[in-house]
Amino acid sequence: MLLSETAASIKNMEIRGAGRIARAAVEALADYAKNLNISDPETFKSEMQKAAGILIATRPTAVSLPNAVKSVMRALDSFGSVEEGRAAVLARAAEFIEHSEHAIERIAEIGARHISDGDVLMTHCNSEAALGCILEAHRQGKDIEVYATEVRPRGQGLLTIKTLNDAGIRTNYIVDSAVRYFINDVDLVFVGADAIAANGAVVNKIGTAQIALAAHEARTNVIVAAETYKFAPRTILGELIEIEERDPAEVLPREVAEKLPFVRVRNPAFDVTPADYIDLIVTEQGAIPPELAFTVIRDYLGWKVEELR
Ligand code: RUB
Repeated sequence: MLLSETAASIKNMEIRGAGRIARAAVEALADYAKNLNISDPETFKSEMQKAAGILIATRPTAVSLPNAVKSVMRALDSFGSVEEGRAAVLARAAEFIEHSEHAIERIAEIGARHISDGDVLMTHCNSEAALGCILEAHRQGKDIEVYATEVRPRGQGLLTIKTLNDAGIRTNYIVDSAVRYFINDVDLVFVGADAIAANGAVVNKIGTAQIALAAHEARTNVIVAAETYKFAPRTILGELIEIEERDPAEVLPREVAEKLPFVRVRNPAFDVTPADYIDLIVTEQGAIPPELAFTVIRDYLGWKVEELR
């Protein structure tokens, strides 16, 4: 796939979910480097930077995307010939993809330990990391049942229930607004993340914060499954994570909206769940309370505060 095609697929959500977005961007960057027919190292670097910028601009909230792209672009911090630069980009991209796939497996193993035989779980949206934990618990023979939300407006819940159904897991499919109605039947909420701030706040699909609020009220634990590259380094400096607001037509058909001139349709794709409403974040490095989010940024992402300024 050409870089512009990958960028378009991420933007229109054919490729979606923070982990998949990161891997697709890294693959596109590697592919671009492979085919870039340039002999001057500086021009090679600036073309690669432009490509990185195009990919990063596709979806603003999933921090996995800039984190992944930046980790590959570090290959060009210092290099000699174009061939050296190209080889370094390809090596780092392969390393990132391998790390990302391995992280999902580790998160599944660690997350499944927190699911007990007989548990009823609730999940929201379609998270590879969260579903990995649920599928692993089922694979281990634990008898589990899941409540999966519909996820207006894009309906990612359909992907989730297909996966759960294929695995033979008993699943209840509910509209987003039925969460509080069912929360007392649920033992554990398991969701993914698009970004995690230094203060442990989790950015995930719109509706997650409402679920966490209902869970908090019902004393139901909330676990977030997320690779360490979903942690947002710039939040150390107090920078906020941008929440993507998508096309209103995803919520209300344009022809209906046109007849309602006083109505403005709002369509934020994500929301922020404060750390207080999260019990545990499962990463490939282990499970941590949200209060330790800063240590993940410091210890595993290799970002230095000076670099961020
Ligand atoms: C997807 C979403 C997912 C996270 C984590 O939103 O909110 O919960 O991205 O997913 P969208 P994963 O459908 O708008 O991309 O664990 O697969 O990275």
